[in-house]
Formats: sequence, C-alpha cells, structure tokens
Amino acid sequence: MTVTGAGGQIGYALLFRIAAGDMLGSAQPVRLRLLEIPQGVRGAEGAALELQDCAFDLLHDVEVTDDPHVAFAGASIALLVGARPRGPGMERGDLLAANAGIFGPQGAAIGEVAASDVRAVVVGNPANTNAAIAAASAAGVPAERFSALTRLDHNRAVGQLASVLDVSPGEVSGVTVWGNHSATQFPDIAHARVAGRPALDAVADAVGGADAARIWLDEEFVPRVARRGAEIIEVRGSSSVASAANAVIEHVRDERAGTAWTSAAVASHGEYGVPEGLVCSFPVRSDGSGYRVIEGLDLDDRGRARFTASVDELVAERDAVRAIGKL
Ligand code: NAX
Repeated sequence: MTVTGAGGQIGYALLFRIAAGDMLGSAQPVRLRLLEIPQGVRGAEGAALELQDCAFDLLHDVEVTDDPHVAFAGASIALLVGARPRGPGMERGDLLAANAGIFGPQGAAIGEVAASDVRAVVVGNPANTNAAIAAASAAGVPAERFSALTRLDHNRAVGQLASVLDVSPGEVSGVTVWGNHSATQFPDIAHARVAGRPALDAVADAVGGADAARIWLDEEFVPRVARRGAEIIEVRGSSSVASAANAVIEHVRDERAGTAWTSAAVASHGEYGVPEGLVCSFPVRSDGSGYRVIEGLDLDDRGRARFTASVDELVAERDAVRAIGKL
C-alpha cells in the first residue's frame, strides 16, 4: 500500500490505524510505501520510526521515498493524501494547475508500476478533480479504480442527523452526499432512514413539524455539513485530521468488504445526468469489487438545484484544467 503526503497531518493519523488492522482487517499483513516531497521526507521517516516502535504484528515493511515510481511499485492500494495547499495570493486556477502537476505524474506512475488490481483514493484537495486527472493519466487502469473521498462529508451528515434525533449514528442509513467535496456539496437525507423510519419524518417530530424540518435542513443541516471543515478550523485552530483519517479507513474498508450504501466520489458514466468522466459524489454500494452508483433515486426540485450547482462547479474545475492541457 502506498500513502502519499505521509509526513503530513492526515498521514500521521492514518498510518497507525492502517498498521493496526483497522482498514484491511486483522488477518491482512501490510507493506507501507510512504511518498513525500523532499521537504516532507523527514516527517515521514519520523512516522516510520514510530511505526517500528509500535511493533505492529501486521506491519511487515515500511519504506520512505520521494520517487513516485518507487512508491507505487506493485501497490494494490494507493492513498493519495499529499497535495499542494492554497498559498497566499493563489487563485483557484493556480491551485488546480499546481495539483494537476502532482496528480498527473502520480496517476501516470500508478499506470506504469502499480499492481494490476490497484485501487486509488484521492484525499488531497481539490480531491474530485485531482482524482479525474490521476485517472486520466493512469494508462491501462480503468477510471473506476479511482475514487475521491467524500466519506468524511457523509459521516459528518450522519453525525448531525444522529445528534438532532438523539440516536446512535449506527441507526442512521441511506444518507447521501452529492457533488463536489467543497462548500457546494449537497448532503441529502431524503432517502435516509433512522431506526427503520424515514429520517424526514423523524426530523419533523424532533423539530416541531414538516415546515420546521425544512428550515432545519436548509438553514442548519446542509450549511453546517458543507462548512464543517471551516468550523473545525475555527474551533480547533487546525483542519480536520483524525476524522479525515477515519473516513479514509472506512472508505477503503467498505469498498473492499462491501456495503449497501455510503457516499463516494466516483467517475460518472452519466448517472443522474452528470457529465461522463467527472468524479462526482453519489450514493454508492459495493459488493467488494468497487463502488457502484446507486441509481434511480428521486431528487426533488430543491435537491436537484443544489446538486446541479455542485456539478457545475466540477465542470468549471474540469474546464479550467482542460484549458491548460492537463486533462
Ligand atoms: P498537510 O499539509 O499536513 O500534509 C500534506 C503532506 O503532503 C505534506 O507533508 C506535504 O509535504 C505532502 N505533499 C505535498 N505534495 C506532495 C507530493 N507531490 N507527493 C507526496 N507528498 C506531497 O495536510 P493534511 O492536513 O494532511 O491534508 C492533506 C490533504 O487532504 C489536503 O489537500 C487537504 O485539503 C485534504 N483534505 C481532504 C479531505 C477530504 O474529505 N477529501 C478532508 C481533510 C483534508 O482537508
């Protein structure tokens, strides 16, 4: 398994849980290859020393490198966490271009040297478009093998719903995050169920009727989930780390072990009218062979408008990257 950005914050939270068996189970030994840029190598080496000090039974080997061809050689799982953050004065186009310069070559290296069954999940932002670039650059690897992380957004939505209803998150099912991993995302509970009943009915009971439920959804739930990353930064003084790492663990675990319903950003084949090739968050299921979009759900007019706005943003990102010849 390869982890990029392994010297960063999410990398640090992720590596120990992988090595402890939380992602692949307690019967699956792991070999870790940690990819960093030269300035991040020492941080990754430090994490590797600590991994050794944990003496995890499952961890057979750790190698740190700044060469993508070494890092991805033979990898079956690639966690693409490292990315270029937005610097001072950087426009959105600059950010997209800088990350295209990372995810293009990494995708190409995956195509050249990774295992034939490789699956990659992109965490580094802008995650959806980075995943589309990596997939397009990975010769010989089907686009379905690349996904982008919206499981953190999904889990945030489940957490908010469970909280207002005062139930355990395990009683909530059928939540969907649609669109881009950005503030335009649409967290949707129209098809969710809570302890066997429609979530919308349960919310109406909890907040004082159907009208109050609509207001809660529009004015509290959707904006709070979509802006939760900013809220964490404001309260914690630093971006989401442990919850992001947890979401990566669950994304890969559920894709491999199977799940009836979660959210992930996957390459569109035109589902729900999303242009083909965009890496868009949908409701997905997996039988263990990869995430597939759950089709046939109704979106009401308000939901459709929110989803369309987020897809439009993905189209604009794709067009900006195309304009510089990177997609
Ligand atoms: P950090 O800045 O702590 O770590 C990023 C690491 O990536 C650094 O060590 C850096 O040296 C390394 N890196 C940069 N370019 C690289 C390259 N070309 N190859 C290998 N490594 C490289 O950020 P952290 O908090 O760990 O966040 C990592 C990424 O996750 C960011 O892009 C962040 O925006 C994104 N997030 C995505 C989330 C999602 O749900 N999709 C949620 C959490 C997070 O915000």
